Amino acid sequence: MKTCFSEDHRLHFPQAELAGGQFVTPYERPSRVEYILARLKERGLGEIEAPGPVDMGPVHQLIDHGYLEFLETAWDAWKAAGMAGEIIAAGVPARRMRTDRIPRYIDGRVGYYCHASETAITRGTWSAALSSMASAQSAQRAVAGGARAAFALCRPPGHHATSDQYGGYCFLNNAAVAAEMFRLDGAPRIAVLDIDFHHGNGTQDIFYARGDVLFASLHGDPMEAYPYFLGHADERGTGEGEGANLNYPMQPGTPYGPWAEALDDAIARIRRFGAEALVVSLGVDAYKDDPISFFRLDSPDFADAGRRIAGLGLPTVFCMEGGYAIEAVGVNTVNVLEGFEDA
Ligand code: FKS
Ligand code: ZN
Repeated sequence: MKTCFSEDHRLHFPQAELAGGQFVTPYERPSRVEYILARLKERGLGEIEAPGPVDMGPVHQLIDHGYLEFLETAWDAWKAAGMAGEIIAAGVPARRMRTDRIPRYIDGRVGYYCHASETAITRGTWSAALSSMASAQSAQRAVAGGARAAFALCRPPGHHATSDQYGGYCFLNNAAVAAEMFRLDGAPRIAVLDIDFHHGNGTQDIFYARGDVLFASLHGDPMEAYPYFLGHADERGTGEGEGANLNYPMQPGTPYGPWAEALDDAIARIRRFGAEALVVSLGVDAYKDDPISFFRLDSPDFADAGRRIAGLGLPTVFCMEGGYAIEAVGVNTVNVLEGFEDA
């Protein structure tokens, strides 16, 4: 299958991530992509193509305009205010504070549009986020145009980004926009399957009240894992979207057996829903040696997961999300794609 990938991801490389009360080199770093590219080439998976320019039309359908403007201008405003370092959110609107007034001062605006302070914004973050979105869009177009599947090698990732907040290394929700593009093309029902270790809170939030996009996520129980404040099993959607949101939170130490059972259940639900296309939020941080996650999947398990997903027989766009065991991230990612193709 074809891979859509932009070198512009490199424009986003913060020096700092707030982790355990210290600033560390971000886990979500440019070299992750090098391992994935190397493995794609080694296995000869298919063409690797640079995407065309981003199409802001479908992005504006889903994402708040004030938020997009904030992302575009935040760095200049931060520098103009005399801030010395990268953009890190300090205060955010917590319980019983107001969210109906958006602060004018950049430090306040940053807090307003952020939900997790580990994630820094730098000079090139907006351009990189757009290039990541462009890859997702170009993969969607390939599949809408008749390809069985395409891989968007997105970086930065997207599934934690909501319609108006960034966090968890994510700025623009690539998978959500790809799903929306299938809808705009006229498909009545779409599914988003999120197999990243972390709950896709952004994607869930964007589609929570919609009955036309089924969201299913396998992830670390939010009682124990980021994003902590969303991702419980009783979140089933609301209004028209009632029943179209499926969460499979799992405990620390979960091995492939129960994880694959959850995957099969999600797949069965997607089939029953009658989805006409599938977007997979493809994170490989469920891997046993991932430094920030706690499942126990091994490399061959990812190929098996890819085979099971292929069983749906749906046109499929894979959007890269997380995976931080840097040496294994290429093998694990490509295993999912090869498992899918071999099925
Ligand atoms: C380490 C704790 C890190 C944030 C975790 C973010 C996970 C991001 C991801 C994505 F796919 F978006 F990249 N907490 N000290 O893997 O879900
Ligand atoms: Zn993750």
